[in-house]
Amino acid sequence: MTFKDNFLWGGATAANQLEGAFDLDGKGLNVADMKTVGGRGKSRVFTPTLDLETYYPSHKAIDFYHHYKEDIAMFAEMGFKVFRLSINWSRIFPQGDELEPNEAGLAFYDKVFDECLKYGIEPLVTLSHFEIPLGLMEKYNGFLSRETIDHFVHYATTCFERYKNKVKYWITFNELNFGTMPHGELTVLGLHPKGAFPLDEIPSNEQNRFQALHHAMVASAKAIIKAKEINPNFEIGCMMAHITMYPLTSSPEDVLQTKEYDLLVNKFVSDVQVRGKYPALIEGYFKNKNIELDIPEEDLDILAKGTVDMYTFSYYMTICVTQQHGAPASMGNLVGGAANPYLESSEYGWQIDPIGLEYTLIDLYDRYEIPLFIVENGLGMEDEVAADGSINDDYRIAYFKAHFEAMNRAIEKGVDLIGYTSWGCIDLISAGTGEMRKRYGFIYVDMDNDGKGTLKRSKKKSFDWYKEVIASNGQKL
Ligand code: P53
Repeated sequence: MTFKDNFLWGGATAANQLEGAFDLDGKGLNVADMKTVGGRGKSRVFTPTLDLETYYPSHKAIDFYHHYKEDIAMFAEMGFKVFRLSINWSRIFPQGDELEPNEAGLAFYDKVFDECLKYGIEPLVTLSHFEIPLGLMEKYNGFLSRETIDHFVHYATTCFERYKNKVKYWITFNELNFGTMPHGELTVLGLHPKGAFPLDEIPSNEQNRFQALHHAMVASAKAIIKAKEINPNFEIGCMMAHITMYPLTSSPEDVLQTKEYDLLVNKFVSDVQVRGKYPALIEGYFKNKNIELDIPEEDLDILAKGTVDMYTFSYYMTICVTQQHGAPASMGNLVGGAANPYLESSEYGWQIDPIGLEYTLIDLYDRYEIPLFIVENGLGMEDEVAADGSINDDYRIAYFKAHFEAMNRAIEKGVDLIGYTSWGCIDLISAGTGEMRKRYGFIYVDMDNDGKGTLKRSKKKSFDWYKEVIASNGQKL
């Protein structure tokens, strides 16, 4: 067994990291538009209002808004079967709570999808990729309010209706499981950061974070129920940032802690979205932490009905978990963890672990037995442009090769893997650092961390390599 004939090879992006045109054609501000540039060891800052002196990377990004034809043509040249992108929610509903959508926003995505379909590329569309309209944060404290459920469902339904004949593959929320971790409340749930607004009295504590997460899961399920009424052929996925974890040592304490942390971070949200109910052990977790959620009876029914068709996830690295204090740390932007002495790290401190991907595929398929789709994976590095203009990213080719071999082995063992979209198939803004310097693409974009550059696109060495991979359906690595 190996990659299926119709295996969906492609690349992935998100609107706020790609499009730019942050205030064109009626678009409102979203949460990502308020984040500054950070870097290694320097956090991005969320500013509640725009500071005119500050550079906000999403405002320009790589200007896909005006380059989409050229970019999609390059994806087609690589042979993409699928292109993952997100709809920028505040292009469609500028404040988030309007009744009527912004036609100019809808028309932009019509053009983008038509361009994809022209080349036989299936769009895979994320509805909320860290882009909650700022208006929903200001007025409702994001998903902490139940009202936001209906605003999301209205937005989702508008998109399903409009694009029902153009888009088959959908994801409701990107990496919703970040809601189980501190700092995830702003990015994925749209909660006010503490003190962001005057008279901000609502603390972003664990109780509120899990309440908001509950509302987001209900919103996702409600949207899926609507989607299936609109087009029963839609394929809809959850989306987890899968932070695969190992015990640092064989001490039973480390093994136990790893198990419990995995259930909370990697399994809880997808259990709800795949199986349609809260896992039993999360109730115990909430009880021990004195977290009491407000869950009306009707929500349980919605969660049970609005389950996903496929398990979609991102995979970049693995971390180790330990009870020991002072163990050397590994670094993921939102997720810490102990360093694994058997693994190398990227220059951004992300531990490279292809066998971890094989392990993850087996673990997930064993648990859920539904099709799996890797919708993000890749290596973020600073690339160098040689004097002749070439970019020899052999390190990236080596990373992909090892991960594709791991996918192949998992498929041989019986895992049903239906697709793969590499993250940032064209260089774009980093979500974690806001930098342009941290690059993932097969396509280089001439732009620096301050937004300066010609925006010219050029092929890296990995471009032709990936083209061969797709042409041989994963056999020529
Ligand atoms: P950047 C951390 C760990 C795993 C997934 O990340 C993550 C993050 C966020 O830093 O998020 C996804 O750009 C996310 C993308 C993001 C990509 O990983 O920090 O869905 O938006 O760009 C890579 O290197």
